Amino acid sequence: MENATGAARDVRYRTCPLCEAMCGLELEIEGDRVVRLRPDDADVWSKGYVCPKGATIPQLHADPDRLRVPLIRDGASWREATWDEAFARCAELLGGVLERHGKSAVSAYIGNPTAHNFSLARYVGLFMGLSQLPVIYSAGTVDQWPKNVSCMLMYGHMWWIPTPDVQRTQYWMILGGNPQASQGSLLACPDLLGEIDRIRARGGKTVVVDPRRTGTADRADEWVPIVPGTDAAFLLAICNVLFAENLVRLGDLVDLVSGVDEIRTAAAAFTPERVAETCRIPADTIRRLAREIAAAPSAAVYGRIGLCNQEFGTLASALIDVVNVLTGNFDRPGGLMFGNPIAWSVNSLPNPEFASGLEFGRWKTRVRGAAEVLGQAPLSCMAEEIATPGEGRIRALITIAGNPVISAPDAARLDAALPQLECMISIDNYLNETTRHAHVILPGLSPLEQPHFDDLIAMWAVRSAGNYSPPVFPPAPGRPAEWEILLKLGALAGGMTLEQIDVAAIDDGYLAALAMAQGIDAAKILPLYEGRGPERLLDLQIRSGPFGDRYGERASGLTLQSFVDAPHGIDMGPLVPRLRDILSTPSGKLELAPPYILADVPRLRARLDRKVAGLLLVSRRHLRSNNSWMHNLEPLVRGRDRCTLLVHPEDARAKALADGALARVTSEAGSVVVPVRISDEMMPGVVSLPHGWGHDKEGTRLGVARQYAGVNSNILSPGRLVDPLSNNAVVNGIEVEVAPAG
Ligand SMILES: Nc1nc2c(c(=O)[nH]1)N[C@H]1C(S)=C(S)[C@@H](COP(=O)(O)OP(=O)(O)OC[C@H]3O[C@@H](n4cnc5c(=O)[nH]c(N)nc54)[C@H](O)[C@@H]3O)O[C@H]1N2
Ligand SMILES: Nc1nc2c(c(=O)[nH]1)N[C@H]1C(S)=C(S)[C@@H](COP(=O)(O)OP(=O)(O)OC[C@H]3O[C@@H](n4cnc5c(=O)[nH]c(N)nc54)[C@H](O)[C@@H]3O)O[C@H]1N2
Ligand code: SF4
Ligand SMILES: [Mo]
Repeated sequence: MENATGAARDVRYRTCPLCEAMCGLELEIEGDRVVRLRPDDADVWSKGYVCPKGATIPQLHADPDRLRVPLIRDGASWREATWDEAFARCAELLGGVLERHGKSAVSAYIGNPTAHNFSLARYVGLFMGLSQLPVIYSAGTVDQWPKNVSCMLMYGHMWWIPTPDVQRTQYWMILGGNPQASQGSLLACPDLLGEIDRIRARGGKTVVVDPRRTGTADRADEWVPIVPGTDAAFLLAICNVLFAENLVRLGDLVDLVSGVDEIRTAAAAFTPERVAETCRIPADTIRRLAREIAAAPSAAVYGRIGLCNQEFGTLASALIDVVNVLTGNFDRPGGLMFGNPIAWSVNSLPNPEFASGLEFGRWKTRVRGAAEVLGQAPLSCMAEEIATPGEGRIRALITIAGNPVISAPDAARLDAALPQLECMISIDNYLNETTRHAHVILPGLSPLEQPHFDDLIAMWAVRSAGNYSPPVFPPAPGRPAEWEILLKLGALAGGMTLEQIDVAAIDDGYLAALAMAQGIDAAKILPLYEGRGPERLLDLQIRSGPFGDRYGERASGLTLQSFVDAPHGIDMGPLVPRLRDILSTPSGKLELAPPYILADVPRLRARLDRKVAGLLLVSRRHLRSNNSWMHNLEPLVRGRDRCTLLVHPEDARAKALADGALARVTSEAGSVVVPVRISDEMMPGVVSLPHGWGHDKEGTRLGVARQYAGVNSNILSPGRLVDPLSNNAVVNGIEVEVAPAG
């Protein structure tokens, strides 16, 4: 194709890496520019669906504030550096801390985009292996750690997280998730609002249980408001009804499930009448919903971030699965099912750490004494571990695609702690609220400069589909991909010198180890590959996966080349029952009632008697956001102010709050001033703020975001509040005072 000026136009297809929906995009490029972006109607998975966020990938690529060269701090200013200079500075800083304070003074923080990034997702494990850092923090403990814990204890694997089979279900109950904004989470399926319509069209029903009447609730058949943090009580009451009315049906799983009686006993005290006031859901409604789930030809009860980032995160996350199991809606079409990825993810491999048994609390944090859970301490410990003097104090921090100054609880405290580090290195594409504290920033490539193929997310995708995207534009000469940056930093943190790091040898060793784990002889496959890095790893993942050619053993099996030849992706069909492959608990059974989780029931019972004094704050997301980091793209932020406090009209009246006027919101952790929006989409007694804002910090390079700064809701999140079973932060259901602000 040619345009008027004669420049060649070219059409490329690629998967949007920004969220779990994995939409196929069609890009028209001219030279080094994207001149048009459209949904790829022929994409086998997304079939022409995209959202406004994916449509801004060209702007993200072109954003002048996006970093393209390393930055080295020079006192109060920054200088652009070559990659050699930047790595030398990292070696100097890290080496210094290791020498002065030892390994226990070095830590890392792993942020959310790691899961969506071709290089980072496949190499973050190698970083951990090479560095052997004693404690690593992650966004996991402000996200899905409760679900990791419940899956580990119930199925024996923390990353096999069952997902609702929405394309075939007749009844979908959503608790604490808003796919209208998020596009699905621990649930990969494009166009979820469309799925709600399709469920209705085939005679089914969707129910949303949420303190806010979200865009998803508006599209669904029923909205059930619930008091934040009380879902576990609601779910136990559902169980109570199932037992009381003899509606429990284990179906094909009857021989595989253990713990039914324990659940019956635990649920006995949680009658609908007993929990009704606490949850503020009428007993009749709870009873009816339980009967509906049991009577539906198929049903999928699903919980997400609202159920994890709360006081009873693990108990609620486990009970979601329990209700599905008890009603025969587990591991069968239309219920909760396990994904079946074409390319296995490193996360799906058995964790060698737990080879000799599972134990929590193997170590405790230095300052607070929080016991480790699945290798993680609460993210809110990071600030105190940096700021508190003594042996083992964190002196060096490596942040990987994370912005904890915005996303972590007690945000102001972390912001104040980071400048005390002797060494902070950030692998990040922006000079933002967190990385402004770094000594060195190492930028990754733009989404258009690197390949893509999701593997982790495919573990909870509703079909076995995959799509490979080659880079659209070549990266500038000499720019390393993030896998190489991770490898070098991991080795440096592990005590090697730059001269000792042999990238090729380490990468070959990594591939060989992963091949061996699949029973494949590394010596046989290494010579097949010319380049290094994640692409050959992807070929291994596909070829040794469930549909792969096993390097020639299965003639019609898939290889990476199959995907290169299929630019719209390959779909191997809907999910199939997999529980028997996945179950790896010590008992060999699906553990419905792990004692570790059930031990939390008395705490929940005590919650039934607790009166709430103030208003309860919950978080929300918006379709045009991506946690904290896409507010620098004008098309996503312009228009009506989105960082507002949603307040129900009754509460607004009681607190003398006016629509559009400023209010001061105060919790035990801090206070912010934010415009009020009065709306009956909130249930009375609950207010909502979006997370991911607060871009008014000095010293960032975010020209657009700064103009739409908003406030950081995590200034209000008390770092001491965690779900004790998982170490996950409680950022939903925080007691706040709200008053008019001058
Ligand atoms: N109050 C409240 N707090 C929350 C939540 C909530 O609901 N309410 N949600 C929590 C959840 S679920 C999450 S996941 C966390 C998110 O917490 P984080 O992961 O800490 O935060 P993000 O905002 O996702 O920041 C991502 C960072 O990665 C950078 N980045 C983006 N793309 C790339 C890339 O390709 N490579 C590299 N190297 N860097 C990149 C961005 O510039 C940014 O600095 O926030 C949590 N915090
Ligand atoms: N556009 C966009 N998409 C995103 C993101 C983004 O920032 N923007 N972030 C991505 C990330 S990292 C994640 S983890 C996912 C999250 O995906 P979702 O879980 O769908 O996240 P939210 O849209 O925040 O929806 C959470 C809902 O939980 C409700 N809630 C809060 N507390 C409670 C409670 O105690 N009980 C119940 N029942 N409900 C409660 C809130 O009112 C809100 O409606 O989204 C991902 N997708
Ligand atoms: S829903 Fe939007 S952000 Fe998510 S993959 Fe699709 S286009 Fe990208
Ligand atoms: Mo998340």
